Amino acid sequence: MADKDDPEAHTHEAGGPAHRHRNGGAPHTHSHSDGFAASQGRWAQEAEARISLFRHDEEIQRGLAFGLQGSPTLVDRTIPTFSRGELPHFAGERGTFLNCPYLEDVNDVTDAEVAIFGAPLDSGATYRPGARFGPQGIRRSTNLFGTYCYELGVDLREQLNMVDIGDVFTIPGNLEKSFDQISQAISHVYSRGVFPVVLGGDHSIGYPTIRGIAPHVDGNIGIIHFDRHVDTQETDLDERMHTTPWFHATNIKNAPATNLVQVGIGGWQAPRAGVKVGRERGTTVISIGDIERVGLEKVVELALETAWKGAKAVYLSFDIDVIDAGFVPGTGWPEPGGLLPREAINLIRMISAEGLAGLEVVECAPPYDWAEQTALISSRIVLDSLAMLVSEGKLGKRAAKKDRHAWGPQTDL
Ligand SMILES: [Mn+2]
Repeated sequence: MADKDDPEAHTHEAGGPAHRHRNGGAPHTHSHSDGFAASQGRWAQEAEARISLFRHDEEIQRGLAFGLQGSPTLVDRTIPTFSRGELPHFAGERGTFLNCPYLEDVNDVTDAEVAIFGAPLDSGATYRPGARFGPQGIRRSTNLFGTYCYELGVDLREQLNMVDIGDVFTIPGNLEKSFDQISQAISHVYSRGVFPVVLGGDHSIGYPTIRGIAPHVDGNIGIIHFDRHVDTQETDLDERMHTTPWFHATNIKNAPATNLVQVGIGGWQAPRAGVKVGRERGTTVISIGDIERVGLEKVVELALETAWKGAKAVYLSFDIDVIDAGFVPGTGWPEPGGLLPREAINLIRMISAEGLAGLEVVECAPPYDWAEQTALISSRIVLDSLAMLVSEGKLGKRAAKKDRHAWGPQTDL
Protein backbone atom coordinates (compact mmCIF):
# COMPACT_ATOMS: atom_id res chain seq x y z
CA MET A 1 0.00 0.00 0.00
CA ALA A 2 0.99 3.58 -0.61
CA ASP A 3 4.71 4.11 -1.19
CA LYS A 4 5.99 1.38 1.09
CA ASP A 5 6.88 -0.88 -1.81
CA ASP A 6 7.67 1.83 -4.24
CA PRO A 7 11.40 2.13 -4.90
CA GLU A 8 10.99 5.76 -5.92
CA ALA A 9 9.64 6.63 -2.49
CA HIS A 10 12.97 6.11 -0.78
CA THR A 11 15.25 7.81 -3.24
CA HIS A 12 16.34 11.38 -2.92
CA GLU A 13 14.01 12.55 -5.67
CA ALA A 14 12.70 16.01 -4.97
CA GLY A 15 9.54 15.85 -2.91
CA GLY A 16 10.05 12.23 -1.91
CA PRO A 17 10.20 11.27 1.74
CA ALA A 18 13.98 11.26 1.96
CA HIS A 19 14.10 14.72 0.49
CA ARG A 20 11.38 16.04 2.73
CA HIS A 21 13.39 14.77 5.64
CA ARG A 22 15.78 17.58 4.88
CA ASN A 23 13.47 20.39 3.90
CA GLY A 24 10.19 19.58 5.56
CA GLY A 25 8.18 19.65 2.40
CA ALA A 26 9.36 23.04 1.22
CA PRO A 27 9.80 23.36 -2.57
CA HIS A 28 13.28 22.49 -3.67
CA THR A 29 15.36 24.55 -6.05
CA HIS A 30 17.35 22.72 -8.69
CA SER A 31 20.09 24.42 -10.61
CA HIS A 32 19.94 22.18 -13.67
CA SER A 33 17.60 23.02 -16.54
CA ASP A 34 15.21 20.17 -15.84
CA GLY A 35 14.65 21.55 -12.32
CA PHE A 36 10.94 21.97 -12.27
CA ALA A 37 10.23 18.51 -13.65
CA ALA A 38 11.68 17.16 -10.39
CA SER A 39 9.62 19.48 -8.21
CA GLN A 40 7.65 18.57 -5.12
CA GLY A 41 4.46 19.32 -7.03
CA ARG A 42 5.36 16.80 -9.71
CA TRP A 43 6.26 14.18 -7.10
CA ALA A 44 3.01 14.73 -5.23
CA GLN A 45 0.93 14.41 -8.40
CA GLU A 46 2.39 10.94 -8.92
CA ALA A 47 2.41 9.89 -5.25
CA GLU A 48 -1.36 10.28 -4.92
CA ALA A 49 -1.92 7.46 -7.38
CA ARG A 50 -0.17 5.03 -5.04
CA ILE A 51 -2.50 5.55 -2.06
CA SER A 52 -5.41 3.13 -1.63
CA LEU A 53 -9.06 4.21 -1.65
CA PHE A 54 -10.28 1.29 0.43
CA ARG A 55 -11.33 3.23 3.54
CA HIS A 56 -12.85 5.92 1.33
CA ASP A 57 -15.01 3.36 -0.46
CA GLU A 58 -15.86 1.64 2.81
CA GLU A 59 -17.06 4.97 4.21
CA ILE A 60 -19.38 5.50 1.24
CA GLN A 61 -20.88 2.04 1.71
CA ARG A 62 -21.44 2.74 5.42
CA GLY A 63 -23.05 6.04 4.51
CA LEU A 64 -25.51 4.41 2.17
CA ALA A 65 -26.28 1.61 4.61
CA PHE A 66 -26.84 3.89 7.63
CA GLY A 67 -28.02 7.09 5.93
CA LEU A 68 -30.35 5.58 3.29
CA GLN A 69 -29.92 5.77 -0.47
CA GLY A 70 -30.13 9.32 -1.80
CA SER A 71 -33.22 10.57 -3.59
CA PRO A 72 -33.66 9.29 -7.17
CA THR A 73 -32.99 12.73 -8.68
CA LEU A 74 -29.35 12.67 -7.56
CA VAL A 75 -26.98 11.55 -10.28
CA ASP A 76 -24.15 10.74 -7.85
CA ARG A 77 -25.35 7.48 -6.29
CA THR A 78 -22.73 7.61 -3.51
CA ILE A 79 -24.71 10.39 -1.77
CA PRO A 80 -27.00 9.16 1.04
CA THR A 81 -30.16 10.88 2.30
CA PHE A 82 -28.65 11.61 5.71
CA SER A 83 -25.05 12.78 5.82
CA ARG A 84 -22.83 9.97 7.11
CA GLY A 85 -19.05 9.89 6.87
CA GLU A 86 -16.87 12.63 5.42
CA LEU A 87 -19.14 14.62 3.13
CA PRO A 88 -20.30 17.28 3.11
CA HIS A 89 -17.83 18.85 5.53
CA PHE A 90 -20.43 21.31 6.87
CA ALA A 91 -23.03 18.68 7.74
CA GLY A 92 -23.40 15.55 9.78
CA GLU A 93 -22.10 14.52 13.17
CA ARG A 94 -18.45 15.53 13.14
CA GLY A 95 -17.48 15.48 16.78
CA THR A 96 -14.03 13.92 16.47
CA PHE A 97 -10.66 15.12 15.27
CA LEU A 98 -10.69 14.97 11.47
CA ASN A 99 -13.91 12.97 11.77
CA CYS A 100 -11.87 9.88 12.63
CA PRO A 101 -13.56 6.98 14.48
CA TYR A 102 -14.61 7.64 18.09
CA LEU A 103 -13.59 4.99 20.59
CA GLU A 104 -16.01 5.09 23.48
CA ASP A 105 -14.49 2.26 25.51
CA VAL A 106 -10.92 3.33 26.30
CA ASN A 107 -10.18 -0.18 27.52
CA ASP A 108 -10.01 -1.00 23.82
CA VAL A 109 -7.39 1.65 23.06
CA THR A 110 -4.79 -0.99 22.18
CA ASP A 111 -6.84 -1.65 19.07
CA ALA A 112 -5.58 1.68 17.72
CA GLU A 113 -2.11 2.94 16.87
CA VAL A 114 -2.82 6.61 17.65
CA ALA A 115 -5.24 7.95 20.26
CA ILE A 116 -6.26 11.60 20.21
CA PHE A 117 -7.73 13.14 23.33
CA GLY A 118 -8.45 16.56 24.75
CA ALA A 119 -7.21 18.04 28.02
CA PRO A 120 -9.68 20.90 28.40
CA LEU A 121 -8.05 22.92 31.14
CA ASP A 122 -7.41 26.64 31.57
CA SER A 123 -7.10 26.93 35.33
CA GLY A 124 -3.38 27.41 34.70
CA ALA A 125 -3.87 30.54 32.58
CA THR A 126 -2.32 33.67 34.10
CA TYR A 127 -3.81 36.14 31.59
CA ARG A 128 -6.51 35.07 29.11
CA PRO A 129 -8.40 31.88 29.99
CA GLY A 130 -10.31 29.98 27.28
CA ALA A 131 -8.05 27.04 26.46
CA ARG A 132 -10.62 24.72 28.07
CA PHE A 133 -12.44 25.17 24.78
CA GLY A 134 -9.27 24.28 22.86
CA PRO A 135 -10.06 20.60 22.19
CA GLN A 136 -13.57 21.49 21.05
CA GLY A 137 -12.29 24.30 18.80
CA ILE A 138 -9.45 22.27 17.33
CA ARG A 139 -11.72 19.33 16.51
CA ARG A 140 -14.23 21.69 14.94
CA SER A 141 -11.56 23.36 12.80
CA THR A 142 -10.66 20.00 11.27
CA ASN A 143 -14.00 20.09 9.46
CA LEU A 144 -12.14 22.07 6.83
CA PHE A 145 -9.57 19.38 6.15
CA GLY A 146 -9.71 16.17 4.19
CA THR A 147 -7.70 13.15 5.26
CA TYR A 148 -5.11 13.46 2.47
CA CYS A 149 -1.97 15.64 2.55
CA TYR A 150 -0.87 16.69 -0.89
CA GLU A 151 2.84 17.41 -0.37
CA LEU A 152 3.51 14.38 1.80
CA GLY A 153 1.49 11.97 -0.32
CA VAL A 154 -0.25 10.56 2.77
CA ASP A 155 -3.93 9.81 3.39
CA LEU A 156 -4.50 9.30 7.12
CA ARG A 157 -7.84 7.56 6.60
CA GLU A 158 -6.18 4.92 4.47
CA GLN A 159 -2.88 4.66 6.31
CA LEU A 160 -3.28 5.37 10.02
CA ASN A 161 -5.36 3.48 12.57
CA MET A 162 -6.23 6.49 14.68
CA VAL A 163 -9.11 7.06 17.06
CA ASP A 164 -10.45 9.97 19.07
CA ILE A 165 -11.07 8.90 22.68
CA GLY A 166 -12.72 12.13 23.81
CA ASP A 167 -11.60 14.42 26.62
CA VAL A 168 -10.04 13.93 30.03
CA PHE A 169 -12.42 14.81 32.86
CA THR A 170 -10.50 17.77 34.27
CA ILE A 171 -11.45 19.51 37.52
CA PRO A 172 -11.84 23.27 36.94
CA GLY A 173 -10.28 25.29 39.73
CA ASN A 174 -8.04 22.46 40.87
CA LEU A 175 -4.83 22.17 38.91
CA GLU A 176 -3.35 19.33 40.92
CA LYS A 177 -6.39 17.06 40.58
CA SER A 178 -6.54 17.91 36.89
CA PHE A 179 -2.83 17.04 36.56
CA ASP A 180 -3.52 13.68 38.19
CA GLN A 181 -6.33 13.00 35.74
CA ILE A 182 -4.17 13.99 32.76
CA SER A 183 -1.20 11.90 33.89
CA GLN A 184 -3.45 8.91 34.39
CA ALA A 185 -5.03 9.38 30.95
CA ILE A 186 -1.80 9.66 28.98
CA SER A 187 -0.24 6.85 31.00
CA HIS A 188 -3.17 4.62 30.05
CA VAL A 189 -2.60 5.34 26.36
CA TYR A 190 1.19 5.36 26.23
CA SER A 191 1.79 2.31 28.41
CA ARG A 192 -0.30 0.29 25.98
CA GLY A 193 1.99 1.12 23.11
CA VAL A 194 -0.39 3.66 21.61
CA PHE A 195 0.84 7.04 20.35
CA PRO A 196 -0.85 9.84 22.33
CA VAL A 197 -1.93 13.15 20.78
CA VAL A 198 -3.11 15.65 23.37
CA LEU A 199 -5.23 18.65 22.46
CA GLY A 200 -4.79 21.30 25.17
CA GLY A 201 -5.60 22.97 27.34
CA ASP A 202 -3.21 25.55 28.68
CA HIS A 203 0.49 24.74 28.93
CA SER A 204 0.35 23.63 32.55
CA ILE A 205 -0.51 20.22 31.06
CA GLY A 206 3.10 19.85 29.87
CA TYR A 207 4.08 18.68 33.33
CA PRO A 208 1.42 15.98 33.87
CA THR A 209 1.83 14.65 30.31
CA ILE A 210 5.56 14.07 30.78
CA ARG A 211 4.89 12.70 34.28
CA GLY A 212 2.46 10.18 32.77
CA ILE A 213 4.83 9.02 30.02
CA ALA A 214 8.24 9.09 31.73
CA PRO A 215 7.74 6.00 33.97
CA HIS A 216 7.11 3.92 30.85
CA VAL A 217 10.26 5.01 29.04
CA ASP A 218 13.23 2.73 29.55
CA GLY A 219 15.78 5.54 29.74
CA ASN A 220 15.68 9.29 29.33
CA ILE A 221 12.96 11.23 27.55
CA GLY A 222 13.81 14.36 25.58
CA ILE A 223 11.40 17.25 25.12
CA ILE A 224 11.15 19.54 22.11
CA HIS A 225 9.20 22.57 23.24
CA PHE A 226 7.92 25.22 20.82
CA ASP A 227 6.96 28.47 22.52
CA ARG A 228 7.57 32.20 22.73
CA HIS A 229 7.84 31.69 26.50
CA VAL A 230 10.34 29.71 28.57
CA ASP A 231 7.80 28.22 31.04
CA THR A 232 10.56 27.19 33.45
CA GLN A 233 9.78 29.00 36.68
CA GLU A 234 8.78 27.04 39.79
CA THR A 235 5.48 28.77 40.58
CA ASP A 236 3.49 31.68 39.22
CA LEU A 237 0.80 33.43 41.25
CA ASP A 238 1.66 30.89 43.94
CA GLU A 239 0.62 27.83 41.89
CA ARG A 240 1.95 25.51 39.16
CA MET A 241 0.44 27.60 36.40
CA HIS A 242 0.98 27.38 32.63
CA THR A 243 4.26 29.26 32.99
CA THR A 244 5.84 26.43 35.01
CA PRO A 245 5.59 23.00 33.32
CA TRP A 246 9.29 22.49 32.52
CA PHE A 247 10.50 23.31 36.01
CA HIS A 248 8.48 20.36 37.28
CA ALA A 249 8.86 18.07 34.28
CA THR A 250 12.65 18.36 34.38
CA ASN A 251 12.58 17.41 38.06
CA ILE A 252 11.50 13.97 36.87
CA LYS A 253 14.54 11.77 37.03
CA ASN A 254 14.53 10.55 33.43
CA ALA A 255 13.44 13.87 31.91
CA PRO A 256 16.63 15.92 32.38
CA ALA A 257 16.74 19.61 31.51
CA THR A 258 19.73 18.92 29.28
CA ASN A 259 17.35 17.08 26.94
CA LEU A 260 14.91 19.99 26.87
CA VAL A 261 15.08 22.14 23.71
CA GLN A 262 13.04 25.34 23.63
CA VAL A 263 12.39 26.71 20.16
CA GLY A 264 11.04 30.17 19.29
CA ILE A 265 11.68 31.91 22.60
CA GLY A 266 11.78 35.70 22.76
CA GLY A 267 9.95 38.93 23.35
CA TRP A 268 8.56 40.75 26.34
CA GLN A 269 6.75 37.98 28.20
CA ALA A 270 9.68 35.92 29.49
CA PRO A 271 9.65 35.98 33.31
CA ARG A 272 13.19 36.47 34.59
CA ALA A 273 12.65 33.83 37.27
CA GLY A 274 12.13 31.25 34.53
CA VAL A 275 15.15 32.41 32.55
CA LYS A 276 17.28 31.97 35.66
CA VAL A 277 16.08 28.38 36.13
CA GLY A 278 16.80 27.51 32.50
CA ARG A 279 20.30 28.97 32.80
CA GLU A 280 21.01 27.03 35.99
CA ARG A 281 19.65 23.75 34.67
CA GLY A 282 21.19 23.98 31.22
CA THR A 283 18.18 23.90 28.94
CA THR A 284 18.83 24.66 25.27
CA VAL A 285 17.09 27.79 24.02
CA ILE A 286 16.78 28.57 20.31
CA SER A 287 15.42 32.07 19.87
CA ILE A 288 13.58 33.45 16.85
CA GLY A 289 16.77 35.39 16.07
CA ASP A 290 18.73 32.12 16.02
CA ILE A 291 16.19 30.61 13.65
CA GLU A 292 16.50 33.59 11.31
CA ARG A 293 20.27 33.43 11.44
CA VAL A 294 20.91 29.71 10.86
CA GLY A 295 17.75 28.62 9.05
CA LEU A 296 15.20 25.91 9.68
CA GLU A 297 17.29 22.88 8.76
CA LYS A 298 20.12 23.78 11.11
CA VAL A 299 17.63 24.47 13.91
CA VAL A 300 16.09 21.03 13.42
CA GLU A 301 19.52 19.43 13.46
CA LEU A 302 20.40 21.12 16.76
CA ALA A 303 17.00 20.41 18.31
CA LEU A 304 17.09 16.73 17.41
CA GLU A 305 20.67 16.33 18.52
CA THR A 306 19.94 17.85 21.93
CA ALA A 307 16.60 16.17 22.58
CA TRP A 308 17.78 12.73 21.46
CA LYS A 309 21.19 12.85 23.18
CA GLY A 310 21.26 9.66 25.24
CA ALA A 311 17.44 9.58 25.19
CA LYS A 312 15.14 6.70 24.33
CA ALA A 313 12.15 8.81 23.33
CA VAL A 314 11.32 12.39 22.42
CA TYR A 315 8.06 14.18 23.16
CA LEU A 316 6.83 17.24 21.29
CA SER A 317 5.10 20.04 23.17
CA PHE A 318 3.84 22.75 20.83
CA ASP A 319 2.53 26.01 22.24
CA ILE A 320 0.57 27.64 19.44
CA ASP A 321 1.72 31.08 20.65
CA VAL A 322 5.17 30.37 19.14
CA ILE A 323 3.55 31.54 15.92
CA ASP A 324 3.38 35.29 15.34
CA ALA A 325 0.48 36.87 17.22
CA GLY A 326 -0.94 38.10 13.92
CA PHE A 327 -1.79 34.51 13.00
CA VAL A 328 -2.88 33.25 16.41
CA PRO A 329 -5.17 35.75 18.15
CA GLY A 330 -6.89 32.88 19.97
CA THR A 331 -4.28 32.20 22.60
CA GLY A 332 -3.53 33.01 26.23
CA TRP A 333 -0.50 35.27 25.86
CA PRO A 334 -0.11 36.38 22.24
CA GLU A 335 3.43 37.66 21.54
CA PRO A 336 4.30 39.45 18.29
CA GLY A 337 7.38 38.40 16.38
CA GLY A 338 7.08 34.61 16.34
CA LEU A 339 7.23 32.00 13.59
CA LEU A 340 5.35 32.14 10.33
CA PRO A 341 2.83 29.30 10.03
CA ARG A 342 4.75 27.73 7.13
CA GLU A 343 7.98 27.82 9.13
CA ALA A 344 6.23 26.07 12.01
CA ILE A 345 4.79 23.42 9.71
CA ASN A 346 8.16 22.75 8.09
CA LEU A 347 9.89 22.53 11.47
CA ILE A 348 7.29 20.09 12.73
CA ARG A 349 7.60 17.91 9.65
CA MET A 350 11.37 17.70 9.89
CA ILE A 351 11.36 17.00 13.62
CA SER A 352 8.66 14.34 13.29
CA ALA A 353 10.65 12.52 10.61
CA GLU A 354 12.93 11.19 13.37
CA GLY A 355 10.01 9.71 15.30
CA LEU A 356 8.23 10.84 18.45
CA ALA A 357 6.79 9.28 21.61
CA GLY A 358 3.75 11.54 21.52
CA LEU A 359 2.75 15.15 21.09
CA GLU A 360 0.62 17.91 22.50
CA VAL A 361 -0.65 21.19 21.07
CA VAL A 362 -1.56 23.73 23.72
CA GLU A 363 -2.87 27.23 24.36
CA CYS A 364 -5.48 27.41 21.61
CA ALA A 365 -8.21 29.58 23.19
CA PRO A 366 -11.17 29.74 20.78
CA PRO A 367 -13.04 32.56 22.60
CA TYR A 368 -10.35 35.00 21.32
CA ASP A 369 -10.01 33.40 17.90
CA TRP A 370 -11.17 34.95 14.65
CA ALA A 371 -12.46 32.78 11.81
CA GLU A 372 -10.93 29.72 13.53
CA GLN A 373 -7.44 30.69 12.40
CA THR A 374 -5.66 29.70 15.63
CA ALA A 375 -7.54 26.41 15.76
CA LEU A 376 -6.73 25.70 12.12
CA ILE A 377 -3.00 26.13 12.67
CA SER A 378 -3.24 24.00 15.83
CA SER A 379 -4.82 21.23 13.78
CA ARG A 380 -2.13 21.50 11.13
CA ILE A 381 0.60 20.91 13.70
CA VAL A 382 -1.05 17.60 14.65
CA LEU A 383 -1.90 16.62 11.08
CA ASP A 384 1.51 17.36 9.60
CA SER A 385 3.31 15.61 12.41
CA LEU A 386 1.16 12.48 12.00
CA ALA A 387 1.49 12.53 8.21
CA MET A 388 5.27 12.75 8.42
CA LEU A 389 5.41 9.94 10.99
CA VAL A 390 3.41 7.82 8.53
CA SER A 391 5.49 8.92 5.57
CA GLU A 392 8.69 7.92 7.37
CA GLY A 393 7.28 4.57 8.46
CA LYS A 394 7.27 5.46 12.18
CA LEU A 395 3.49 5.04 12.33
CA GLY A 396 0.95 3.43 10.04
CA LYS A 397 1.77 -0.20 10.71
CA ARG A 398 -0.93 -1.48 13.05
CA ALA A 399 -4.34 -2.54 11.79
CA ALA A 400 -7.47 -2.57 13.93
CA LYS A 401 -8.34 -6.06 15.15
CA LYS A 402 -11.79 -5.37 16.56
CA ASP A 403 -14.80 -5.34 14.32
CA ARG A 404 -15.42 -1.60 14.40
CA HIS A 405 -15.41 1.46 12.22
CA ALA A 406 -11.66 1.83 11.72
CA TRP A 407 -9.15 3.80 9.73
CA GLY A 408 -5.76 2.67 8.50
CA PRO A 409 -4.16 -0.41 7.05
CA GLN A 410 -6.26 -3.55 6.78
CA THR A 411 -3.46 -5.78 8.03
CA ASP A 412 -0.36 -5.13 10.12
CA LEU A 413 2.48 -3.82 7.99
MN1 LIG B 1 3.57 30.29 25.47
